[in-house]
Amino acid sequence: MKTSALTSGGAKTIVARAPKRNDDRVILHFDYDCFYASVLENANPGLKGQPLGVKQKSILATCNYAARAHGVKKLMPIAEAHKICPGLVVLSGEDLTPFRDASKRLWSFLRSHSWSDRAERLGLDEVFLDVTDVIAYNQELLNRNALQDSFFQLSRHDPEKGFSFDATQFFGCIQPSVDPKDLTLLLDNPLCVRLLLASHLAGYLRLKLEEDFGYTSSGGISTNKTLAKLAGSVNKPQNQTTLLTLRDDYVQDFMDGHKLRQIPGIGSRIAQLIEDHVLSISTTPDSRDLEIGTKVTVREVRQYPSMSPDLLERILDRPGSERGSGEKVWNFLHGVDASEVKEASDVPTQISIEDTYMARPLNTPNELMRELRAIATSLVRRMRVDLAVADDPDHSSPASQQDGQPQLRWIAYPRTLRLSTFIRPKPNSTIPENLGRRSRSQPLPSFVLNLKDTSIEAVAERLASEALLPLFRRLHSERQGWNLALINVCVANMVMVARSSETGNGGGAGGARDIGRMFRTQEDKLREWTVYDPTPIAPVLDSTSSSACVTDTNDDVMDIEEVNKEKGVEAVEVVEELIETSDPVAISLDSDADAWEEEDEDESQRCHLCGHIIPIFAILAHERFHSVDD
Ligand code: DGT
Ligand code: MG
Repeated sequence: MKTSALTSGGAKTIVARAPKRNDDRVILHFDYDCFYASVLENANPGLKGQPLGVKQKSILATCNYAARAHGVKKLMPIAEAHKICPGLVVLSGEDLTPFRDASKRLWSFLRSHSWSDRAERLGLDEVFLDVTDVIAYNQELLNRNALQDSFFQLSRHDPEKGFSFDATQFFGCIQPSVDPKDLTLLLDNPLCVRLLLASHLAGYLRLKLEEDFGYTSSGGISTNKTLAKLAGSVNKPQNQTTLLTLRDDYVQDFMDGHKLRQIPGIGSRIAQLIEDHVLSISTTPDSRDLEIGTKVTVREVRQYPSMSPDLLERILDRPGSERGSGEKVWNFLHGVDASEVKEASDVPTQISIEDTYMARPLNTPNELMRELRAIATSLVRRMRVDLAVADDPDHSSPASQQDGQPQLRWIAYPRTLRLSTFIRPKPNSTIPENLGRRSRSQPLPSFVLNLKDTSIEAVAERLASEALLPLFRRLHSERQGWNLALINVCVANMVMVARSSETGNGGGAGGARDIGRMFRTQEDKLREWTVYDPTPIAPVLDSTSSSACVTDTNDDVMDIEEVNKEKGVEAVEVVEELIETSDPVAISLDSDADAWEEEDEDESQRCHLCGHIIPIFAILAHERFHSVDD
């Protein structure tokens, strides 16, 4: 570890050197404003301007800004929201299909503006774009003598495709705020010019999202994902912020002002361990401490005596923890993040469907079968939408049709099926909540991939009775009375199917043959695991009653992953094996490549203010709600 000696008041303090940031990339971050509410407003334009809440079970998943002006907040119980705002229109948000579809459309549009095709979705309503090459190209084109009349080229091949802009100023807000007089000087700095160009590109794209699709958004512009995302949350809604990484102290001051837990990539467990160390206290893992990660700022952690990557490593050293965690956290604290914006992919790496039963726990075999069937039906339907395409897109050949429907073929298929359950916590239970979650995996039965002469319902029925029920029995030996709060079924470990023309098989069934062969050999190779997930997706408890709301985490996970994740079940297997051998509350720090995946996939955290367990993708916005209230 590199260190340097500082002298303060005659005493020498050894401080670890700050890591070096790489500012070569240009990253944009978009977060759509009150996303679910905007989707429903766009579908019902008559609602625009009226206070609108989106209901999932007994709470509001979100609400529009007209409702927020009345004091209505995300995750508020419906009854309370009506009390505060009697004119509130409440629409159901239980069906996530319109949100997924809108998310895909917006992402496809944004994606088309990254020449490197690096466009990564985080949840349904956030997107990272790597636009390094677009910006470099436009930097070359900039005419220093006519900056006010600049033209941003969106295509290398069509010089007319683009937009006019004034390159003497930034679009939107900048951080830190710089005196306009100094800006002229700063514009001699190539990095500043890149960020300025990026601010105009982000502004243009946000305008297009609004004008062409009807969605306002907040934007962050910087040189890595962490900084872009944090910058984007500075001015919300309907605004954007460029974080000028021109000097290290600009970046450090920006980072230092954040609470530890606000830093993406630092999960609640890690935040808790560091915070405990810095405050010399000891809190119980998974205790209902609502303040985790918010009692210390980045500055306080950084300036703690002898703080260094090594000390962080020692603080985070717990059974099952990743080696190198100390250095990663140290980097995050300094705004250093080398993780790439993932290359866009049309195939999800995981599809997951779940439902919660908080108001009335699931306890009898009949109820169980009904639920397994329903979840299996949604899953099979989703697989056919997301992983299959029409074999003959023109439907011209009769052989490519079935009852007038186009014959489908898989473009990718999952290898693993996983069932997870969550037992409803007993009142005043001292058992950590995450131990209530159990999972078991097995190879996906091959009949699920039969697209010929098999209805979704028939496949779902077999899936429920021949695979999910036996998996369930292995998790819960009791015949009934399981007191279940959640069932989640997930397929993962995607394998891309080469087209027959690519494999040389000839004929449209090539992919299907590949799958058949694969399944004949794989069942021996894969094995089962029973795991206690250290970062469970717990049902969100309604704080005022025993009823529940669905966290749409898993459905969102599916969409996040359909865009972002290429690793598939290899990753799932590794994670599960790791979990099996580790402490149930073992920490896991996101690796560079996985830093954002982790958040999407499984990690939830308890809101430090209200105690709800929130999917990570939603936590910042959720916390913003509380701060609005402040
Ligand atoms: P914003 O970004 O503050 O203007 O508001 P939203 O609504 O876009 O909130 P955001 O970005 O945190 O989350 C995107 C969508 O995800 C949101 O429209 C509804 C859903 N969502 C967020 N948090 C939760 C949650 O805790 N529970 C449920 N069920 N859905 C959530
Ligand atoms: Mg949002």
